[in-house]
Amino acid sequence: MSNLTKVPNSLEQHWMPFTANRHFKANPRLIVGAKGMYYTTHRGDQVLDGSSGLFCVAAGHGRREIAEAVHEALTELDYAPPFQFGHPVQFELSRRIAALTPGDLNHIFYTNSGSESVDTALKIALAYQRVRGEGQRQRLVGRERSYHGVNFGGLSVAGMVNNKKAFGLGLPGVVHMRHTHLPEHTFTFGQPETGAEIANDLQRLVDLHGADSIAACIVEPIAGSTGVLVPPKGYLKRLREICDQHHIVLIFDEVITAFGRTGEHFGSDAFGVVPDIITMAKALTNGVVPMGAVAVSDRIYDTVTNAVPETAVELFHGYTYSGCPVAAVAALATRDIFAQEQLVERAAKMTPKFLEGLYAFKDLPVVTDIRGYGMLGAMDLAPTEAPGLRGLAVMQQLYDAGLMVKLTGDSVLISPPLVSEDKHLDELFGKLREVLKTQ
Ligand code: PXG
Repeated sequence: MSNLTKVPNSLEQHWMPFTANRHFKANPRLIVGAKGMYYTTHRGDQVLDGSSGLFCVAAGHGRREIAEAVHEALTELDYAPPFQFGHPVQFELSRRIAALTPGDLNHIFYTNSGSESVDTALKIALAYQRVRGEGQRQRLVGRERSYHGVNFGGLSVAGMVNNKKAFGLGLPGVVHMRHTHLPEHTFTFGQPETGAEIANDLQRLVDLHGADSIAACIVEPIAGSTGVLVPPKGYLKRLREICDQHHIVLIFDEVITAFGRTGEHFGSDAFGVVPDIITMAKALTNGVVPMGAVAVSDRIYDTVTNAVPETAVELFHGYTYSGCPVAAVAALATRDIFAQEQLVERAAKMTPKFLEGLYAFKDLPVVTDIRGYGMLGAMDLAPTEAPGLRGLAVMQQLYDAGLMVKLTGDSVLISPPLVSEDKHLDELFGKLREVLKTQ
């Protein structure tokens, strides 16, 4: 029996993240194996992965190509320092990612997570404004109901109250736009027709605080964690216009939407709007090794790097594991799988069936709203006596029935791997219905 399958003697010492620890430890859900579309639990049950892990396992579990690449790196180049030294795979991976990113976002900075990607992006935006002589631009604009990870920068610009309220005030000078989900959008299929004018909140913040105080504006093209809020038609384009007008750096947080989730490489492609910076993580390595990346425009990269003498460090930022060999080879192997198996095209082809299955739940009284775009969907369940209680119970019932999806509060988030076949989607929605119809 390997360490992965041995049931632990004690659960007490491990403080689990974003988990109701006491509830979990009374009735643990341990995963001991994963292959293709399924997990194996410590009880020996098979559980269908309806959420790509946490939106990351796009190419399915247990990919041999990634395992072999990681094994090779571990035996041939386990580590190389990333500051003032490099290794070849980082550069090749950057070339490959830059070939996919929209517009002139041709420069890739590595991190170890989505949270670090967000904080890196915010810091690059601030540094850029400073070197172009606008160092007084220190304000960051976020949005209600957004998730930008858990580090202090991302937490400050984010807008999900439970993630913020225990942790103080965050960065000074952060302001928020309203979220884009209007009551009239309930059960809207895909992008809402109304609501583009909510982007004018950014103009209002400019009018209130002065453009010369604002460094950057960060949004998820589709707000993921909060329950898949799809942008109204024209909304992102309007944000882009306002940013252009006032020299505000526009950051798209694509930690969930990058790498095919929308049926395009990036959410930016799906909605036809090119930001100045894109953050990514999750599907970058298929979830196998922690890695994040930040794609930066030529203009920002050139401005920052050319601002100092050739021998000087231009950006005092980076991580011990930025682009480390194991992560880089895992990401490269993942890119190969995406290309060979045309996973982005496959996601686009599968989207109609996925969305049809998702919106079919409109008939259940417990379902109060459905939203979806590409291979990403959510449905809200009517809460019971306290918010989140039904969500927790439904998650357990689904798990017992052999389906894992992500529950956030009383919202069910669904994002199956992009290698899903029709039969998997049928199984996913079948099991979901089995449980939801009893609610
Ligand atoms: N930005 C976005 C848009 C994300 O969705 C992060 C940043 C942070 O990534 P890291 O790698 O630091 O976790 C995320 C992460 C959920 C859920 O249940 C979502 C995320 C992570 C865990 C759970 O919706 N998104």
